[in-house]
Amino acid sequence: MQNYKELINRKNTPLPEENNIYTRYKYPIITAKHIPIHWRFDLNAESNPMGLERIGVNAAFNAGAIKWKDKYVLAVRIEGNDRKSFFGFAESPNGIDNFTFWDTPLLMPENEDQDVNVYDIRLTVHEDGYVYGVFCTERKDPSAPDGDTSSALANAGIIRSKDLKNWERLPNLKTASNQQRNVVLHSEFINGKYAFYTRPQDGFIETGAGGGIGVGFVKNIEVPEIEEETILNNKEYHTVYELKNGLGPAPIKTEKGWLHLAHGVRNTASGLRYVLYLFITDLNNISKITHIPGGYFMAPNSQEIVGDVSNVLFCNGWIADNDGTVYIYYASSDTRMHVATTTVDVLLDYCINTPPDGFESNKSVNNILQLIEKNKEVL
Ligand code: M1P
Repeated sequence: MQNYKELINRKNTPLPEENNIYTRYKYPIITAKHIPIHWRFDLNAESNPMGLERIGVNAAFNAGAIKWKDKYVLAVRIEGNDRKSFFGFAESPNGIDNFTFWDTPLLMPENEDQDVNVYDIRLTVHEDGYVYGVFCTERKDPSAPDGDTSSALANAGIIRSKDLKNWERLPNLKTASNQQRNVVLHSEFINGKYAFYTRPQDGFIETGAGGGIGVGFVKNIEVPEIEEETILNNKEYHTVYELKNGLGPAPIKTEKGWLHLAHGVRNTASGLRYVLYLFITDLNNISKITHIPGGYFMAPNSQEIVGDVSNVLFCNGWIADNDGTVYIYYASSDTRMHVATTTVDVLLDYCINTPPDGFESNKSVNNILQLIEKNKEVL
């Protein structure tokens, strides 16, 4: 318990990057070891005389985020040793350390489509007055042939609350696609409708002919059905989102457009590589990208690259404070949570002034040549 207290109270310190775009921090903010001791150990010396851990936790990652009553609150994906994921809320007074879990994990209210596994929740404060949690709900594919014990169906589950404690479950989102992950609710009504960002795909792992970040509209959130999805950011050859992509948290509204953070995936000889990238959509047309810098915004560094699923950065939560500070809550390698801080102004400048992907080596070289030329004015 002493060790646990020291871990929770450990101060985090900034590690500025040479790119001046964001600041990483020395320690992960939440790990499996941050899960409360009384969730894992039977503390009664009579029933557990040897002090053994009874319920092991494997990882704590992919957290949704919200500023709530002046606290930085994360809805963390906690994965038990039994592989089942669930959500636990943890709060911090300053957003960078001292994250402490609330008393109990969330017992997910269920509907008729029973969940086997739930993960990767995105929290959205909607202008209708509710906080929504949109998460992935997964179950075994009923059409999988005998002997196939892996094929699964993934869809978007929806819960809502006004106090983050009492959650109401709504029906799962219906779309034309068989599989959905990385579904996110937009914070404002668009023409009187709820807007969802989606990621339609053909199979559980492979996006197939599907894929790309889509957008679709729902008339009645209590009967959530999207009739038509438009892809606003497709996967594309020889980019960081060549194989697939997915939106991270709900976008931040800025005076220059909606600021988005997403993950892009490509295949390598050592497996899939997940990196984070940014883009801006038009304030008056959320389906239209106005700026998309080439390449990644963040990729796993030497500490982050190894974990349960190596070479992965994933982010489904960020918080923009009133003073313009942005807290990016990202997970590394499906294992642990980190924070990086920056500002809305820096992110907008990054998106607007980083050259877009030219899709050819020579176009990349031309960007460098133009910069060298421009720098002659000051060098
Ligand atoms: O293992 C990396 C990530 O894989 C999935 O993301 P996506 O659907 O974009 O491929 C999710 O299972 C995610 O939780 C995980 O971090």
